[in-house]
Amino acid sequence: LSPGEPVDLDNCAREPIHVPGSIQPRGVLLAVSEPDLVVVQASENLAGLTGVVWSDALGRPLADVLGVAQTEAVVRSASAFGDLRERNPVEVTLDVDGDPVPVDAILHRAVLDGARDEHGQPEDGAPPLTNLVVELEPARGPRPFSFPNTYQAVRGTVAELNRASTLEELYDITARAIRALTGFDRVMVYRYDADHNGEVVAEAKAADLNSFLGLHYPASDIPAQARALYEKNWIRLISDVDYVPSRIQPAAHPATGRPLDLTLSTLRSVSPIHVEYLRNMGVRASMSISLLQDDRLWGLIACHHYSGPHQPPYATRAAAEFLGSTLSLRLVDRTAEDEVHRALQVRSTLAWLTAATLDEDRPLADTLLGTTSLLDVLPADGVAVCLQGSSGTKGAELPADVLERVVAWAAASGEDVVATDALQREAPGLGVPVEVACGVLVLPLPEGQYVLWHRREAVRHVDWGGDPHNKAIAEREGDDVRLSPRKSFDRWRETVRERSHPWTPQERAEVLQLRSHLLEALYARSRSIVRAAE
Ligand code: BLA
Repeated sequence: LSPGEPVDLDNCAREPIHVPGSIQPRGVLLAVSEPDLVVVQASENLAGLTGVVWSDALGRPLADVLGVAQTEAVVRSASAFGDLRERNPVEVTLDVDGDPVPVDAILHRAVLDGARDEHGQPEDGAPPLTNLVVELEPARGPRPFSFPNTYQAVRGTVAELNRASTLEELYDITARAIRALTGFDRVMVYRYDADHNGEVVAEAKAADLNSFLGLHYPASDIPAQARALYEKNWIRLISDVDYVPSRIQPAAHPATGRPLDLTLSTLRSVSPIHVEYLRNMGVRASMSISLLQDDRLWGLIACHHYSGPHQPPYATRAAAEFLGSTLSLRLVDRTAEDEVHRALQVRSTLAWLTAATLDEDRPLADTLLGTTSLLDVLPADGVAVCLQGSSGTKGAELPADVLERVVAWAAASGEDVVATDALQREAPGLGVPVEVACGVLVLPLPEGQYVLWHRREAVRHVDWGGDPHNKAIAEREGDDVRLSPRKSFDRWRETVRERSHPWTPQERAEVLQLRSHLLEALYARSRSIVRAAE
């Protein structure tokens, strides 16, 4: 941040976390040109795992760094059909000063965005240039890594997920299975709301830890660019928050003049702000797995370790990622099932009411407020209608003067559906007491006719993991202004008042259908009145 720049949470979202220029030092990174396999960039810690100093590796064939046989193994995977990442990890044994070191090679291709030709011009129309990125992590866990072991570990969980009948069961099964698989001290399923605030909806943890279940966290804890990155790369591990980043050299990629894009990398160094956040929380190692619904981030599986660094082997992380995507698929199914079930019920109510309105001897208001009524279309505390000169209510009643003012306010908007769950805030001039109604949904109809549903205040307590208003603390250090995450994560209870249960987009859509049925019924009746008079 430059001096004088206002400090707000947008600054957080502007940090380009996909190009940090460094990696976490649990492994080493090489960017290699294709097809000639010459090392273009390397992390400074290269020698620690390969015995070759990074500056000696630049410009040399990959085989000079890894050995011929190891490079062949990498090339075989890199040239195989399909998504490169599906073949990870490539198991190789490096010869480091005469000692065999088992290593997981993790491969992906990085797009060299903004690559230039030899005249320094952007290469328009050419396919995007890529580099093969080879990340090497010392292997942990059983070697050789066996597919059957991992398959057995996740197979049972997938079967359990398929049997689960409620969302809560799905969340719980996942949290328990990921903890059993990875050994983290705490595993949480973290679900976003529409504004990207999140809630811990399931938790599996060591017995001596306090619980985070039910706690809410503000959207700014995971800024927008991080969410976008997590939609592309579904898993990330910070194995030790006390790590010292290892820089990638040269800092600017020769083909682009920019740092290497680490979007799909596994060793990507993470935002220092987030590292500070984890330290403030007392977390030593963190891992998270994206949960997606229709390609959008729905939430995360968030894992913490407290007692020390924690580094599940790559294959275990891949299995955990697989469970995450299985949960994602089941979430879509389940949610769709629930929505379809509800929608069918409402549709049959609408069909019944529409048929009933055909009985022209009965006033419309009576039909709509009978045993099957408008409250079955849209749940509310009460509903009031005024149609063809007859009016009536069902459920709780609004005082006549309030009803009149709210209907006039809704009609003045010119909208087909007027809905609010915060009437006092949105229309303070109406002077409707909170005890009477906080939410209204009105269908204004021609000639002063209307249908109006109302809901009372629903006081809600939200337990936040720390006061969300202190989500960022701006600190001045000389001329510099620095944003930092909050220091306390103690439970902070917010009481939300002057709000009713919200009217959902689905409910609004259903009410619009009802509106067109009503207009038809009104039209048909007005015509038969005209016919009768003739
Ligand atoms: C990233 N923040 C994250 C991540 C999580 C959270 C899970 C993903 C990285 C990881 O797996 O650790 C937040 N972690 C949580 C929450 C819980 C948890 C809510 O365990 C609840 C139990 N963070 C701030 C502020 C900023 C910020 C004020 O609090 C910005 C100024 C930034 N968070 C931030 C950034 C990242 C992040 C930049 C991306 C880190 C990266 O991937 O490089």
